[in-house]
Amino acid sequence: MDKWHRIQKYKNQENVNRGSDLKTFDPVEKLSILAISFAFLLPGCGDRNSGSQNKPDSTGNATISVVSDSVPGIDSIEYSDTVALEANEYMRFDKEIFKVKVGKKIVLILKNTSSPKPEMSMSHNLVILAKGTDIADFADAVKNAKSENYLPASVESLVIAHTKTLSGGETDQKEFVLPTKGTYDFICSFPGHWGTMQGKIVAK
Ligand SMILES: [Cu+2]
Repeated sequence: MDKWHRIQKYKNQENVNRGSDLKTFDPVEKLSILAISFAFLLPGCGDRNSGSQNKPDSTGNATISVVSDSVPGIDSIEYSDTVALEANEYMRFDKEIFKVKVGKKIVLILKNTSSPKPEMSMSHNLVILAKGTDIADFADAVKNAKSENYLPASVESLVIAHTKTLSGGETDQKEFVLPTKGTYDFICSFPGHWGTMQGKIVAK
């Protein structure tokens, strides 16, 4: 086992340990976290990511792919002028679907509700991606860009709007406009968070 795989194995074990420490979780949620932890491990075993950890992978080579524009249940959701979300210590957003008008100014608000105590705080941000951006590729391209708050200049063209990366207790607010009809994904780009922290904004 090379160094990179040992690190991935260690990280995965850490995730598993963290999951079992979350005593307030119900079993179903705990299981889903375990499943996600293992899901993260799998791509690391493929050819694409094999090699040493020093291999540069923040090249910004996130890709645009063709995606379906329909989201189940979207017709029963009201239009909103704000996309207001809370991000918590369990690596979750409190909402996952929004519907807005194309071309209208929308207020984006993110509150990080994890503990403000530095040892318990979990960092989060919110990034609205250009239509059709491959989330996994995007997350891969930004994961090492700590000094740029996990949004390096190389992915600028794939980002519609984003908040700051927030510590526990902090809030940030921005404005954005979705330029064309369709479905836009949003994620937290902090490393390892996108699997559970993502949702969709439908612009009509
Ligand atoms: Cu996060």
